[in-house]
Order: sequence, then C-alpha cells, then structure tokens
Amino acid sequence: MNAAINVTQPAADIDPPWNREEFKSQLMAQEIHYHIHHPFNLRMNSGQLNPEQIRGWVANRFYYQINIPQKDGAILANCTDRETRRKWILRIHDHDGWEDNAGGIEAWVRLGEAVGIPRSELWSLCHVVPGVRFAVDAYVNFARQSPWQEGVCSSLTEMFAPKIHKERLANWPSLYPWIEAQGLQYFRSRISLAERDVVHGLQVTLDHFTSRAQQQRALEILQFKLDVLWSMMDAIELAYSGRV
Ligand code: AHQ
Repeated sequence: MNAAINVTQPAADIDPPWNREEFKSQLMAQEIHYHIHHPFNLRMNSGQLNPEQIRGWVANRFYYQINIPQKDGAILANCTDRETRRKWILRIHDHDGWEDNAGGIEAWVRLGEAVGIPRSELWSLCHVVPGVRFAVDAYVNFARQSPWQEGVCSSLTEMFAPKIHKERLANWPSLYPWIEAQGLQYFRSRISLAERDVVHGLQVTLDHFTSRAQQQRALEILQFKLDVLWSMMDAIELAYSGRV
C-alpha cells in the first residue's frame, strides 16, 4: 500500500479570513519595515547628514515624486470602477497641480531650491542613482501590470507617512537651519493628503481582499512597496554615505 503522501495545504488556503479590524492590524503591523527605520533616515532625522547628502536624497526622491502621477495614471487606466476613478484622479492633481495650485512636484522643486539644487539641475535627473531608478520603475510597472485593486493596495505605505513628514517638519529647522524654511511646505501639504488617501486606499483593500489567501497577497503587495522605499534608501546611502 502506498504510504500516504503528506501534502500540507498552505495555511492561507484553509484558514478563515481575518475580519476587517484584524486585517487592518496585520497591514499596520508592517510598519516595522517602513523606511522611517532605515539607517540613512535615522541619520537624517538626527541631524547627521551634510548638505551634499541632503541634496542627494532630495534629488533622488524627486524621481519618485515625478513618477507618482504616472503610477496613479496606470491604476486609473486599469480601473473599471467610476467611483474609484473619481477619487483616484485627485492624486494626480495633488502632484501635477490643478488650476492655480502648482501641486506637489512643484513643491518638491521648491524643496530642491531650498537645499541648494537649481530647478534645471533637479529636472535633469543627473543625480538619480541606478538603484533608485530601478526601484521607482519597478513600482510604476507594478501598477501598470497589476489589477487596479493591487495598485491601490501598494499605496498603503502612506499609512505610515504622516509620522515621517511630521518628523521632518519638527526636526529639520533646528537640525538643518541652512535649509530655507519654505522648502518644507511639501511635507506640510502631504500630512492631510496622505491621511485622505489612506482612508480610500484602505477601504478598497479591505473590501477587495476578502479570503485569507487574498489577504496574504495584500500583505505581500505591501511588503513589495516597503521594499521599493527601502531599496531607494539603500541606493541613496551607498551613493552618498562616503561623501564628506
Ligand atoms: O510624498 C509621498 C507621496 O506623494 C506618496 C504617494 C504614495 C503612493 O501612492 O505610493 N506614497 C507616497 C509617499 C510619499 N512620501 C514618502 C516620504 O517618505 O516622504 C512616503 C511615501 C509612502 O509612504 O508611500
């Protein structure tokens, strides 16, 4: 008689789904992987970076910022739900601007000028290092190639963003007094926008990922985006840590 083959089914296939509160808690628990804990960010937030390192971070993060509208446009293009599109399009306006509001990309250019990077130099992308370009492009391509609900889920790293923006606003003026204060407006603007975005992003995610296997997939998607942000900081740290 053949020995019984012990084929254990993955837990995600047999475990019951988490309820909404537990699923949200599981998502929030991923905060431990957020780039607020990255060594380069810890050094930034404790005043240990020199002006060239700050400028390197601003110039590289600019590539992320200018790609957010294309990422959100990719999600819009995939999205079949009008109510979701009516809300999601606001994200493009937040960054590209809308009527007389110049938008977040322009605010990041002002941050660049405040740390000493001329507008044309920032837009040249000459400082963007390969690892940052690779990670950002991976995020945009993920949004293009994935179901729109997975693209929405990947934006949920912003659950953790208000804290990092508030830290910069609280600490940079004393840690980096050489940075012109109005350059920090971008961080100020993102706190309420991130909070608004997360309410919608969480609602879509909690509504769509309903089986345990789907909920596990949502955690994997969030981990992918956390890795995008962490990899950007790795590449920036490698490129600028030796700079004195
Ligand atoms: O400035 C940021 C921003 O506009 C966004 C959009 C959102 C997304 O759609 O993925 N994520 C995000 C983030 C911004 N700033 C980052 C930071 O550390 O300043 C944090 C980042 C995020 O948490 O995903």
